[in-house]
Order: sequence, then structure tokens, then C-alpha cells
Amino acid sequence: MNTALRIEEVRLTPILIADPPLLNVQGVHQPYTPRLIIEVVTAEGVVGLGETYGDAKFLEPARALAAALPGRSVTDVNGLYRLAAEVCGRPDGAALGGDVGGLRGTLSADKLLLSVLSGFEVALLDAQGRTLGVPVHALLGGKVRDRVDYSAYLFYRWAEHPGADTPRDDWGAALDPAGIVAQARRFTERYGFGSIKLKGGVFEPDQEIAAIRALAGAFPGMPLRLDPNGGWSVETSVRVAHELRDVLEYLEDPASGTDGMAAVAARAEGVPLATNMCVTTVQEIPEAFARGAVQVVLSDHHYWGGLRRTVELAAVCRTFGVGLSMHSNTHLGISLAAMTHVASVVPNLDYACDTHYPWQSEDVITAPHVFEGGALTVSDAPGLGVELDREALAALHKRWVEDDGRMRDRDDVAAMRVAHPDWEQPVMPRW
Ligand code: GKR
Ligand code: MG
Repeated sequence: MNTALRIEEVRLTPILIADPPLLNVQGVHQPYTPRLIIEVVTAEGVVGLGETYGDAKFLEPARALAAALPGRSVTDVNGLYRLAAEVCGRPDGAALGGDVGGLRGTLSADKLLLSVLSGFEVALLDAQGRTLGVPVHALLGGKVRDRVDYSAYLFYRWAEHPGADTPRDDWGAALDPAGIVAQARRFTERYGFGSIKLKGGVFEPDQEIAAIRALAGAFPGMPLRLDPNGGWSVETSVRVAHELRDVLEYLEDPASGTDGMAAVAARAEGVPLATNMCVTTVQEIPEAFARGAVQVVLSDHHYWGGLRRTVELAAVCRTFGVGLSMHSNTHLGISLAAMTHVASVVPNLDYACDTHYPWQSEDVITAPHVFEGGALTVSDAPGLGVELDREALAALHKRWVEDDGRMRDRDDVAAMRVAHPDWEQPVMPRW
């Protein structure tokens, strides 16, 4: 093996990052959310960066993988998957249930491992790119676009988290159509986004229909999306599709599961259904595609197992005439760089991608990404094109170390109980 490519050490740094009080069908985001930063160091001291979920259940397999990687080549990405199967053990899939109450679909043992592996895959690709002097997109076959469009991602939200000592931003509350339109104005003026998504499932569907109507009035012709994370019955979903069919670009996960989505799709009057919950693994594809349950898959390299697996998913979608775009969860700049590289190589990227990034006030990279005209320019620098801010990383890790354990796992239901002690995990469909 070329020693320049040999892995010498893998460093894992769990961190807690500030997160605003964004509401969803399950509850509300906690003041801090966990992420895991992965550094793969080669024998020549090149450092490849990766980022993935940092909840406790992801850390254990990550530690096993980190311990087993030294001595291998950063080019052996296929070997990573075999290695994980050998050293990570099999978490009890049945006990895992829904990811964050189902917001990211069902969490199987395989999906959990893929979610860990993806962070390592990105770090290997970054290390390869830095060693060879080529960008990650070149390692994926080369970019087919120079800029990647992102969408404004609106949330109903409180002005601040309840309780003292929690971070506060200056976005203010958004709890009605006027608040949502004001939030959208700030997003579009500041970042130039050319499409808008509203996270729904928070209020009665009629209130969310009114918010979308208000957005359509304030931004004529702007593509709009609504995503209640499977919070509606088939009947409610069909009604919303009918009422908003003239303004929706797509409706995202209105109902749960392939049965629910297929039933809605059959009566959605031409409104495409997108998903990051119904189709989240290869195993879920055949039935959902055969039944026409989804028209757009929102890929997420974190849980699809990395950037190369995302390219494979794109090819499957292309084959079956299903659209493709990108899902996002709370993430930092390493992940956004990875998302942008993979989005740049996929020919059939049909819609602007989601990102939570504008909601994050902290980062672990030295030069945070800047959206211009609603897009990010694809970096041609070696690797991902981002540098680690070690001071910031250390500070966010210190927060993780000092946390009493409450925030080390994302739990939107528990966070809601701080403000509303009677809050129960919602039974789906909520409406
Ligand atoms: O951050 O509250 C959130 C979202 O609801 C997130 O957890 C979802 O996974 O953004 C995601 C989505 O599009 O469903
Ligand atoms: Mg979604």
C-alpha cells in the first residue's frame, strides 16, 4: 500500500451544538443537539473530515470502526462496509423503533450502521482528495453543475427555549401565517432562496394551509413545499393536496408508510409526493416505487450510507422515473460540504435541496458556507474544501462532556415536555 494513503489514526469528537426551538409533529428541538465529528489521519498527516449523527446509539459502532481502521487505505471505501459488518456488532433493530419518533423513518440495525459509516466514508473521500489534490466531486465522477440550489426551510418556532441558560437567536417566534411569511422574507432576502419548504404537522392542517396560502400570496410563483412528517391521515392528506394543488411543488410525507403514501398518491390530483420517511433504505424501494407511493425521494447521504451510495440511489431513481432531491437534518458545515459535492455530480437532481444550515449559529469549520442566490458554489479545492476550526470543536466537545446526559440524544418529545409537562408522544396520524 502507498504509505501516503495509509490510515494512521481516527479521532472521534462528539459535540453538542446550539439548536433553536423549531417545532415539528413530535415536539420541539432541544437547546443543544449532538453531532459526531470524524477525523481520519493518514501516515503523512493528512486529515480527512466527516460528520454524522452524534446520539449515543451511533457512538458505539463509530468507536468500534475507528479502532479497526488504522493500517487500512483511505481508498478502501468498499472495505469500510465489510469492516463495519465485522466489528460493529448488530444493534437490536426491533428495539430501535422510529428515528427521532419516526421523523427520519424506521431505524433498522442496517440503517443505523449506514448512518455511522457515512461519516467515515466522507472522511475517507476527504482524505483521498486532499492527498491526491482533487475535490471530492472528482472522486465521485466529476461535477455536472457548478452551483447547487438549496431551499429555504421554514419552521414554526418559539422565540426562545424555555428555561434559563439556553441559547437565543434573533429570529423571533413564528406561530401563524404572518410569522411564517416574515421568516420567509428574511430567508429569501438574506440567502436568495428560490423555493420554500414549511415544516408542518405542528398545527391543525387548516392553519398550515393558511400559512402556505399566505406564502403563495407573498411570493407569487415561488415553488412551495409542506412536510408534516407523516402526521396526517389519508383523508386529511388528500384534502390538503386538493386545496393546495395550484401552489405546491410537492407535498412531503403527508401520511405514514407505503400504504398511506400510496393511498394519498392515488388521489393527490397531480401533486407529487416526496419522502424522507417512506423510502429511506434500499429495501423500501421496490414496493414503494411499484405502487407509485412516492414521486420524489429526498436522499440523505447520512442514512443512505454515504456519497457513493447516494449516487447509486440517484441511478435507481432515474431508472424508475422517480425524482430526486435532498433531505436535511440539523447539521454543520462538514456535512453541508459533503451534500454539495454529491449534489453536484448527480445529473437528475430535480429540485433545490433542503438544508437546516441557516438555523445553526455554530460551526466547526473555519469559513462557514455562504449562500448566494439561494445556492452554494461547488468547491474545487482538494477534498471537501473545508478546514476544521479546532478551537470551536474543542468548545463544543467541552459542552458535550459537561452535559449531564440530557441532550446527548435528540429527543423532541422530552424537549416539548419542558414547556408542556403533559405532552405525550403524538399518536400518528395526529390529524
Ligand atoms: O428538524 O424537526 C426537524 C425535521 O423534522 C427533521 O427532523 C426531519 O427529519 O427535516 C426533516 C424532514 O424533512 O422530515
Ligand atoms: Mg421531510
